[in-house]
Amino acid sequence: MRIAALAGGVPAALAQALSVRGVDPVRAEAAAVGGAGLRLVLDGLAEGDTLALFRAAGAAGVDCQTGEGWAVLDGTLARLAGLARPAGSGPLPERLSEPLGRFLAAREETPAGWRTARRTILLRRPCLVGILNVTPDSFSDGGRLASADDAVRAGEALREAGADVLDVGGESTRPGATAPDEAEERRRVIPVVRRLVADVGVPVSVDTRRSVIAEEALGAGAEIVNDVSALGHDPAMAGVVARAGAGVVLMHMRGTPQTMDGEARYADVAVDVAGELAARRDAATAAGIAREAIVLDPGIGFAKTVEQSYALVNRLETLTALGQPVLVGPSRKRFLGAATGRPVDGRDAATAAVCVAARLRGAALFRVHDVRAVREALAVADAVLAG
Ligand code: PMM
Repeated sequence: MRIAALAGGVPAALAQALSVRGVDPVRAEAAAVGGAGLRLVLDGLAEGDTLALFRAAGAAGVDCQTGEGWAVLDGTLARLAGLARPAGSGPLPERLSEPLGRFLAAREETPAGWRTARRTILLRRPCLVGILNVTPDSFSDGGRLASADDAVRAGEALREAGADVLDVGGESTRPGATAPDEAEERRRVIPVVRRLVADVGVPVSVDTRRSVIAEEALGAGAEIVNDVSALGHDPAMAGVVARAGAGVVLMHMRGTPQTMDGEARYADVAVDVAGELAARRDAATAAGIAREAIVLDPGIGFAKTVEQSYALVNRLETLTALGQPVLVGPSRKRFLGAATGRPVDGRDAATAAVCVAARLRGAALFRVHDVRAVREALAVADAVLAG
């Protein structure tokens, strides 16, 4: 007898093991997909519902742990789907089967593209968002035209390196940084956006928390708003994004860049961040933003300790399960210095490494400085994933 363990997180491994043993390939594929394991944690359950869930799960062959107001379900997708069947045909009352069914369906329906104001960016291969910070420390010559010229040159270099999007930001959001006033942010960002749109030919995103800056940048040809406050800073932002039909990155943060370091307290960082991002996503869709326009981001380094940043990468599946494409922005950040001992300008290899890890965990978009190195690293990651 020979015994081999199949790769658990790789459905193709089970599909192949079955089909080479004579199982019809369609059935083998279905078994591999339905046989994939999933663990769900449910909070806020009403009294009595934990018992209903515990009984139904047991009958459905799903492992279930429960306590006051919570349950953890552990089963195959096929069995969890059985548990979520509509009331009447399924074992659970509607108030449990409906949200469970909605969660499982959203998880299966992650959009394959990112809808922006001007196009849909396909996400079959990794999408690289090149960073173009027009803050004084990056483009410090002071003269407006010189800054825009520098930015266009930098944008062209990012395009040649393989950037799919250029992300222009005029506000440093490093811990403790103070925000420029609106006039200064406008002066830094808008001419650069206009020139990049005209001269570089790569979709432009504007990294801002201010709705007036977003609106003017969209008017100047930008097509995506990257908001590190996930539309929470400026109440008018959601309306601006919705009316323009812009793409949007909803990044997780707590507090502001001035206060966030004191807010890195979580009971369970991935679960808490996912819950807070799901609420922001729901607020965005309620404001009229299409689900296909929304990308979620764990906000590495924003109200996160070094350990929490790594936990978010390793547990990224908790975020991808929300059914939106996930962007990570680890580039040159402090947590990479903690693992390598390298200063900010020596962290590009570490950035490529963590992008590979995030890709293997399901990230679709990568906001980075060194686009070429990350593009190559991700080509290798995708070759591994195809195996
Ligand atoms: N990080 C920074 C700025 N903007 N936007 C998103 N969506 N995600 C990030 O992680 C992120 C961001 C800060 O880094 P930088 O100063 O190197 O741009």
